[in-house]
Amino acid sequence: MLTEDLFQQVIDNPKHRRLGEGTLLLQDFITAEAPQLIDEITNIIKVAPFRNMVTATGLKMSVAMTNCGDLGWVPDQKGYRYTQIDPLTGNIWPAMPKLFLKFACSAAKLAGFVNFNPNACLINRYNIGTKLSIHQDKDENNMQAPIVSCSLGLPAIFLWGGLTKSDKATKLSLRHGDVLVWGGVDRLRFHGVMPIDKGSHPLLGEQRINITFRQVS
Ligand code: MD3
Ligand code: FE
Repeated sequence: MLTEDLFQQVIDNPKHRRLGEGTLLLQDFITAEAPQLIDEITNIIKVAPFRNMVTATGLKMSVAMTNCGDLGWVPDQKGYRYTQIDPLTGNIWPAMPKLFLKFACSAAKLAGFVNFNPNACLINRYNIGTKLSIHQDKDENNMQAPIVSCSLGLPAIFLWGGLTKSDKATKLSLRHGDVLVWGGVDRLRFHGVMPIDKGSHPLLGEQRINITFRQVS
């Protein structure tokens, strides 16, 4: 498909919103296949369970995490890094499901990133009241590649900041089925997630799951 056609598709669809030069929100993009995606997550966490990681500063993260794909994001004594081995089990991370790759690549393409080839996939689980403090994703050595995030379950208010920590953040809703792609000039924006409000989702109950796809070399 021609790039112009891709842009036209984005402009024509009211559920596709360009938030910044390098950021595209695709509302409801994965809603229809959400049950299959959740089945895949259920299989992944049998092999690589969700865990509350402890950061270098000794703080236990309230967001529970796991990974799939060739590389997984883990904290270590010095900071954070991507590893082939899950430190909890000593095994390699579960394979990235084909369905995950399909959505990640088609979403990236719609945003104009044609060569996205994610090899790392971080899965975050938020219970009610869980938040993610404002941060930058800068542990990937390939800043050319975008990051694609998929939201499932309870809604979240995410904080979309600027390139310095003190820049005022815009609040935006991320709902079940939404996909967000950010790269280019927006790749290093600060961002976070507000505490999840009480509620229950028909497919996931009292939780929110976010999947982020990353390309790490
Ligand atoms: C980045 N996850 O895993 S993704 C993370 O919902 C992470 O679990 C959050 O941040 C989550 O590192 C947020 C969505 C997101 C939204 C907007 C951004 C990330 C962004 C804007 C700029 C950079
Ligand atoms: Fe992040």
